[in-house]
Amino acid sequence: MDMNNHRTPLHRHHKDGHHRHPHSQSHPRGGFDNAPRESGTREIQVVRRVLDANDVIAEQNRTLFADKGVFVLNVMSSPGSGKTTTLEQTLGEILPEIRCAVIVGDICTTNDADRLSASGTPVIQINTDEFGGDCHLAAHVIGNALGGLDLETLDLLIVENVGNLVCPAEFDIGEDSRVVVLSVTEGEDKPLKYPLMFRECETALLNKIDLLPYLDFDKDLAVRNIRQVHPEMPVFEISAKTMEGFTPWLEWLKGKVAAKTGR
Ligand SMILES: Nc1nc2c(ncn2[C@@H]2O[C@H](COP(=O)(O)OP(=O)(O)O)[C@@H](O)[C@H]2O)c(=O)[nH]1
Ligand SMILES: [Mg+2]
Ligand SMILES: [Zn+2]
Repeated sequence: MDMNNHRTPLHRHHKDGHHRHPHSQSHPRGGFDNAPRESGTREIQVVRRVLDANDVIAEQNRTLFADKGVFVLNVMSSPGSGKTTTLEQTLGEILPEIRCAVIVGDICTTNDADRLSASGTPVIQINTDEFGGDCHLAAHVIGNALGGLDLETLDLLIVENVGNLVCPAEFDIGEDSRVVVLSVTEGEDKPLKYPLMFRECETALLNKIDLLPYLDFDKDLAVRNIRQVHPEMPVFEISAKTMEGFTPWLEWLKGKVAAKTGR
């Protein structure tokens, strides 16, 4: 793959170089190791340094979260899969027993923060257009946002990442666990097309199952495709609209929080 492909106008959001990140060869999380490395060597070295810096800050975040006993969940998906709706419903079920806060990343608007703060949860909205319109949250952006939260009083910090199945998976933010939301309107093939995302996440939520009667979506094929890239990945089939299937998901989440916080 030619790194020059990444300099198309479609990638103008990375125009200042600072936000450029690898989408292929230099990725540290694996999955592209067989790609040719001959072309664009200099650029590859530059993006490596950006990622190394990210990993350093991610480790600082992780140490802080460990000190404070906060479980951190990074929620990722393509736009519109239902991250915010799932989180609204999840917060409604786990508050106030589990003390939560949310950091939500979007390129523009505070719509999701407005929706999520209706639960009474502290919510910090990050608009990445201030940082060049990044299509992911990097570790330093999370680190900077933490100043607005009292971690001592939290059990669970949820990060709703920018809607995108590609590069959010490449950036460690210091989280404990990653969840990908795939909705039944997106097609069964998406785990195969975006394998890194499904490989990097610990759990998948298959959302909008209330719509299955109206679609040709083959749920079993979707689950098989998920497990083709991530064998034995837990997949919770849910509807954030009707809350069907929420109990196993909530039990999973509560178990994770309890294991980290001892509460
Ligand atoms: N039918 C149905 N619609 C849903 C479900 N979850 C979310 N939606 C709708 O999908 C759209 C996008 O949801 P949102 O939570 O904003 O997705 P996000 O972009 O991933 O945060 C909204 O119109 C939601 O009402 C679901 O389980 N079933
Ligand atoms: Mg959202
Ligand atoms: Zn990005």
